[in-house]
Amino acid sequence: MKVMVSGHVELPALSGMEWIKVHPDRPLPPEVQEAEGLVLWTLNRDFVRRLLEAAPNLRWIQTLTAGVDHVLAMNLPEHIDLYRAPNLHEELVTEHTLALLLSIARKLHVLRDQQREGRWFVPHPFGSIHSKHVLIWGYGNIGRSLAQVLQVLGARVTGVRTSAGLDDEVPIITTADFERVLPEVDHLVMVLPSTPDTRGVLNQKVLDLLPERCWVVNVGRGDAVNQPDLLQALQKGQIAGAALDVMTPEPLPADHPFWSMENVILTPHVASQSDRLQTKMREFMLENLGRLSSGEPMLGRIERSRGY
Ligand code: OXD
Repeated sequence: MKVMVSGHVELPALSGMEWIKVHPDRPLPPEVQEAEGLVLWTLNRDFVRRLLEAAPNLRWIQTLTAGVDHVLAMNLPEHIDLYRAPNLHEELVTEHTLALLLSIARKLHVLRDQQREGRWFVPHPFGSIHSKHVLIWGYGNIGRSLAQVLQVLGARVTGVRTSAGLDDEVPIITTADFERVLPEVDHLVMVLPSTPDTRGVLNQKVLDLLPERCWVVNVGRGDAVNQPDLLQALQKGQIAGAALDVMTPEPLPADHPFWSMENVILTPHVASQSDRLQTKMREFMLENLGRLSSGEPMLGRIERSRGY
């Protein structure tokens, strides 16, 4: 079987599989016409569209990104099976989110700015993750993995998802109870996918319910935030700050006010980047393609109606 492999994914030789390397900046090789599978590691929609147009025999797409909105946006015919990569991103996004939360508590962003100016100054007050109430909005595998680490550090964690209950002792609420909990929250961590239901859900109404000490952290999708509303809340001092790995658009324009705000930490959509990623991608693909070769169901089948 011929399989297109995008970007920097390195897969070992596998019997019965022929890899066709495809790259957004290079012409597509003619063999893509016969490709039946596609392994994707990119969020570049134009490139994905080009690949799909060039490969009429495609039967399945495996995306290795955490979000799958760029694939769903293509409205592919039903006969093309779509798969995501469960367990690939949890550990990595957890570490990045923790880094953001620790930066907020220990003011690393402020101290780094001071270091550049050669300035010795103690910017009180410092914080801690211990005893803070962290609300994880979009409580899936990444949320669960983050909650475990935060609990070890002594945080109180609540999750928000579509069904309420207890998940490994973490209380889970639905958006029906959300408004009641928001005024108690120290950190609102967003790990939401991009679906029609999540677009712009962090808006003025939600921001109005957050206490002044609250930080918003977004490692999900930028379009879940109504960015003008967030900017206004930050400028008015209505909330303490925002740490954003995702935003709209990406890259954020150079003249956007976020860049120069002391209470905003920006990272350029890197929550999943790691020196472990390549190994993890390889291990995952070997498992999933092994399943494909032996006729077992592949892991991570995407439910189109759910949006992930
Ligand atoms: C994502 C990723 O989907 O970086 O955001 O994997």
